[in-house]
Amino acid sequence: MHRLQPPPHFRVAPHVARALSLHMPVVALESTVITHGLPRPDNLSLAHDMETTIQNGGATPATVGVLNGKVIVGLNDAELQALANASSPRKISARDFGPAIAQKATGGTTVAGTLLAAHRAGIRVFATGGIGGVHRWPPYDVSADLPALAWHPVIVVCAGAKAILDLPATLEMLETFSVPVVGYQTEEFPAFYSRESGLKTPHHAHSAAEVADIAKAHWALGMESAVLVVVPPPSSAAMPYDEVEAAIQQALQEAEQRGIRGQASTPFLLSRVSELTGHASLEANLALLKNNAAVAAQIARALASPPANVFI
Ligand code: PSU
Ligand code: MN
Repeated sequence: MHRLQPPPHFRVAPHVARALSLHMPVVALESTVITHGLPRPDNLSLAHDMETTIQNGGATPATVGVLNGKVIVGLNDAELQALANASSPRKISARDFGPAIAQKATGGTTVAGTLLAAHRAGIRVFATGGIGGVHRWPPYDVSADLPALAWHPVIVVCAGAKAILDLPATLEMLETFSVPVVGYQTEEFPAFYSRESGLKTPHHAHSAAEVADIAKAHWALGMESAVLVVVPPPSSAAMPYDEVEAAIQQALQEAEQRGIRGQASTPFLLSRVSELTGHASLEANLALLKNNAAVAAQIARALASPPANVFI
C-alpha cells in the first residue's frame, strides 16, 4: 500500500498517522451525521460510541471533519465537541472543501467528502449509516456520494442507501459506476431503517475476511472504485418496511409543499421521518451506526492482517 502525502490544510491526527504507517487497522467516520443527521446531544454521544466500538474491535477510529478551514482526519474529543456544538456548521461534500478551506469554515463531511479525505490520508475502511443516492424527487438530484464511490478505493460499510431515496435507481447507478455491492451475511439490499427492501444485492459475503479478499481482488485489477458493504440494521432496532415507507411518503409531500430542495433535502427528510415515527427511526439509526462501526473494525483488521502463510 503506497503512502500518500496528505494535501495542504489536512491534519492527520498523530495516532492515526502512526497506525497507518504501521499498517494497523484504521476506520474513517463521517461527520455530517454529527452536524446535520442527529439531534443534540445524541450526535456527540453517538460519535463517541462509534469510536469506542471501533477501538473495542481492535482498530483506530478516525472521524473526519472540517474545523476553521482545516480538514482533520481523526478529530480529538475537544474537536468532536466543537463540531457537535458548532452554530450553523456547513455540510461539506467533495465540492465544498475548497470553499470551506479558503473561508476557514467549519462543517461535517458527507460520505463523498469523507471518502475523499480518507483516500488522501491512506485509509481503506470507512463506516457510515447510509449513503446518499438518487432522490425520488426530483430524480436529477443525485448525491455526490455516488460518483465519489466510483473514484475512491475504500471499503464503505453502511446499512444501504437512505430509505428516503429511490433504491432501485441507486443500485443501478452503483452498477454504472462499477461499485461492487456486497451484502454482509445477507442477500437482501437493506433499506437503512429496515432489514428488507425487496431488492437483492448483486454479491454477498459471509465474513469480514471474505470482504477483505473481495476488496483486494477488486483493487488488484487496477479498479479505483469503492467496495460497498451493506449490513442490515440489528433486528432489535430495525423497523418494518411498510411503517417507514408511510412516514417517508408524508415527509416527501411536505418537502415538496415547502419547496425544500438540494442540500437541505436529506437532513429535512430524515428528521421529519424521525418525528413521524415517534423516534423509532432515530433509535434504528443509532443502532445501525454502532453496528456498522463494529463490522467495519472487523473488516479493517482482516484487511490489515497478512495472509496466514506469511511470517513476519
Ligand atoms: N446521515 C444522516 N443525515 C445526513 C447524512 C447522513 O442521518 O444528512 C448525510 C451523509 O453524510 C450523506 C449525505 O453523505 O447525507 C447525503 O446528502 P446528499 O443527498 O445531499 O448528497
Ligand atoms: Mn442532493
